[in-house]
Order: sequence, then structure tokens, then C-alpha cells
Amino acid sequence: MKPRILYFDIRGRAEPLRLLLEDVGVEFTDHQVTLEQWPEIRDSTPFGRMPVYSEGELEIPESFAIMHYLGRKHGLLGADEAARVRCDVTIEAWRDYSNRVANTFGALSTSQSAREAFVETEQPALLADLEAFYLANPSGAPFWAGDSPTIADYAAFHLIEGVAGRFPELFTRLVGLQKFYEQFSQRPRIRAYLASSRRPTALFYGPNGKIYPHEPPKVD
Ligand SMILES: N[C@@H](CCC(=O)N[C@@H](CS)C(=O)NCC(=O)O)C(=O)O
Repeated sequence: MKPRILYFDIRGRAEPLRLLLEDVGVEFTDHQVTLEQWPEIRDSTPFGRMPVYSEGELEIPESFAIMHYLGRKHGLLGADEAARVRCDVTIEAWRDYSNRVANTFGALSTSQSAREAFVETEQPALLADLEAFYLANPSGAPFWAGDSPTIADYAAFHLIEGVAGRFPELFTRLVGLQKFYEQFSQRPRIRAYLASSRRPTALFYGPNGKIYPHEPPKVD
């Protein structure tokens, strides 16, 4: 039986998992749940949250636990200790960035002035630090950790795509991140997935509904 990802009909926390499975060529069922369907499904999930990954008898909640499981299974955790450390650091640093974005744009309680401050000051600084870390990969290969793909690349790719779509001016200044993004998107199975209709179009849910990659952020 094919493995299954259960998640909302958005990219969100499931997208790095989808990108990984696509890239390694594993066929999977991508069960996309609408907001309306969710209340009926919630109680059947381990923590009342998604994503949930299933493979036969194995059921894994928590997106990072799933990511690490798939990383172990498909040899995507780094080829040596230095790469494994860079992989972990990359995952954590992008997780912090993603939490800041979610708190800023996904929460009704965030004020407009806090959103402005994030976009003008904090976000460029966070991304510049991430870019510097990427460029310091000693291998010089177009990956975040060592000279082969790791789970960090799928996590970073998904979040960089959000920057490219929603903050294009900022993205043009982040030449290193652009280079990674362009090279990674040319991997044959990734390219096929990006062009496919099976991919959800929305990035995530904001307080007023779905947020799309090319929708500019509302900061005023
Ligand atoms: N730490 C969890 C967080 C999961 C989570 O917050 N999922 C959200 C969607 S992104 C959810 O299921 N929300 C529905 C709800 O809370 O009712 C993970 O990384 O998987």
C-alpha cells in the first residue's frame, strides 16, 4: 500500500514532505482535507493536528518527526557528521523563521505596525543570516548540508518559495538563496512536481483564508 500524507489542502507543514517524496520517486497518497472537513477528522488524528504520515501499520504525527523518519529511510540526513550538523542547524533556523512568519501573518492578534516592522527590519536580517549560513557550506555544492540533498533542502526550498512569491523585491537582493532555489527547482522530479496540478496552490491559511504565493503581504 502507498504511504499517505494527511494534511490540509495547502502547502503548509506538509510541503517539505511532499517535495521529499516526489524527489525520491516514492508514490504516495496526498489526502488533502478542507477546513470544512477537518472537524470530522480531527479526533482520529493522534494530537488533533496534521500532518499525519501513514505507512502500513506505522502512523507518525508531527511534521519534523515525519521529516526525520523519511530522512533516515531515504538517506537524506547528511553524508558525514559535518553535514548532519549543518542539516540539523538548517532545519532549526528555518523553523524559527517560519514560526516568525506564522506569528506575524497567520495570527489575527498581530498589529499592523508589528507586521511592518517584521517586513522592513526583522525578515531581511533573518534571511540574510540564513543566506550567509547557506553560502558557508564548505562543500560549495548547491545544498544546505554537504554535497548531496538532505531534509534541510526540502524545508528551506518551501520557505524560500514563500519569500520569492510574496516578497519579490527582497528576494532579488538574496542572490545566494535565489541560486539555491533555481538549482533545486531544476531537479527533474522536483521540476515535474512544481508544474503538476497535484500540488496545492495555497501556501498556508491566514486569519481570512488561504494565502497564495503571489499575494503580496498586507502590511498597511
Ligand atoms: N508541531 C506540529 C504542529 C501541527 C499543527 O499545528 N498543525 C495545524 C495545521 S498547520 C493543525 O492541524 N491545525 C488544526 C487544529 O489545530 O485544529 C507539526 O509540526 O506537525
